[in-house]
Amino acid sequence: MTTPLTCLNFINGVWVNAESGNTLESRNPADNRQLIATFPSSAADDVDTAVIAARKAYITWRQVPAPTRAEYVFRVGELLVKYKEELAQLISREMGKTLTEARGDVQEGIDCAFYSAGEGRRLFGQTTPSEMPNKFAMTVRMPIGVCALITPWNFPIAIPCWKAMPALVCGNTVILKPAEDTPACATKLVAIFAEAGLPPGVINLVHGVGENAGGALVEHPDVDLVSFTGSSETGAQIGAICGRTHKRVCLEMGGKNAQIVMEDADLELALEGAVWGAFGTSGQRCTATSRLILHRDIKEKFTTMLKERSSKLRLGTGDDPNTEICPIINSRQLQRVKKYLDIATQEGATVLMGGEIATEGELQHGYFFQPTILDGVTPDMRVAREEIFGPVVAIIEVTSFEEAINILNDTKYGLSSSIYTRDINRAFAAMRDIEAGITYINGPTIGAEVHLPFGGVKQTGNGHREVGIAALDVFTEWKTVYVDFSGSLQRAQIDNRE
Ligand code: UN1
Repeated sequence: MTTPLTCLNFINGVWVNAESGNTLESRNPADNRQLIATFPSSAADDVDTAVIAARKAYITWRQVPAPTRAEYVFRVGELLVKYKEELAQLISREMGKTLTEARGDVQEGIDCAFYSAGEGRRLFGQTTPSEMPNKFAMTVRMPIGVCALITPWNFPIAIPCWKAMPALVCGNTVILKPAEDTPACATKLVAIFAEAGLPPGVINLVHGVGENAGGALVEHPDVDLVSFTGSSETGAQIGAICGRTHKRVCLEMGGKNAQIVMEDADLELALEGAVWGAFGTSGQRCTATSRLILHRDIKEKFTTMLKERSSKLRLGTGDDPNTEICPIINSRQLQRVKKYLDIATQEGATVLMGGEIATEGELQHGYFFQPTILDGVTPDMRVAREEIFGPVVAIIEVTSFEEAINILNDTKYGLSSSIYTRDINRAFAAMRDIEAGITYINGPTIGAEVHLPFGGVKQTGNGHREVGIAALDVFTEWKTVYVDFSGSLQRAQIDNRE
């Protein structure tokens, strides 16, 4: 057992308690007897101090040349490489995911650092001819200002990096409000940013619960942008407040991602994809496969294969190399997953495998749920429509490609999607017709890479994308600049026309 950490807020380059002195606890979801950390329960006054610091730092940070800003982020990437194993161990203890997955979480942050750092020497705008003689026209990217980043617990390193790194390279200052389930990961990450030498106030950390710390940030009149990843319910509230207070807002919310398996698919490959997509991180990814849409001709065979393979999955703590199914993040989420199982059976679905909270031996001390396969699910059932965020996959049978696409699209969400087929024509039709921000051909619904845009259509998002080049459109405004060097007034649309 390791000694619990004392996490603090980081405001204006200084580690501080909440003004109130109130603290909260973070515990290991694989064994709730283990206290991982205590952390400040911040409120509006703490948020206010952080916003003042971020606003002040913005005045000078925006003037630091972008390649220099990017060098700080590059240095963060180097430090993440150095601390990768230590961070992975911490993620695994605090959030529960397996060490292998935790290393992937840190690696995604490293990838993002090096990718974002490169943008410091690009941040391209356009130059274009003016319609007037002796006049020059161009566009430049401008930072937005103070950005509030509200991040979830399921990727406690990768997602804060996705948001903070492009924000900083673009010349903004940031305030991170991490999920209350993973404060120690966020603290270590911000300590790494500090070690990279970022000036005081450029990155700030305010811990606390969503309603207090998060709510105060979103309401704060001197915050210019809110970037949020989390539930659709919270996202809708944040969107409404940002609408009222005129903030730019980037939302990444729920998903009900599906994998289609057609009758001509490589079934072994589709099986590996389904198991990884549905049960990796115990289904606690925005991109997790929560629906399997199976063609009738292979449905029985594939379901048998899936059951056979999934029944061998081992539940356990993240640091055990044999573990494949990690715990659910907390007791509330565990009860929520269980509730969906009750709903499924009430609605007439069949529990083919799993369906229960796992309590054998040491598992009783954590929040484990058995990998679960629901059969006989119809598209109208709640388990086919609502995000569960646990190791639960619903099987829906279809009789044609068209039906498969229609059912995949029959959801209010649209983050990730997948189809397994050997038919190139169907693959291209799927790429065209699937309504989702991400489509995989012959790959699972999880596995996004940081140099490509990440995000969803319909109620998954609000039109923005994270990472890749698209992140620059979140964290900058365009400015169009005209330089008239004719020495006389030239009236556009008028003087160069008959
Ligand atoms: C998330 O669950 O919000 O594609 C992010 C993936 C990961 C990112 C998931 N690279 O599953």
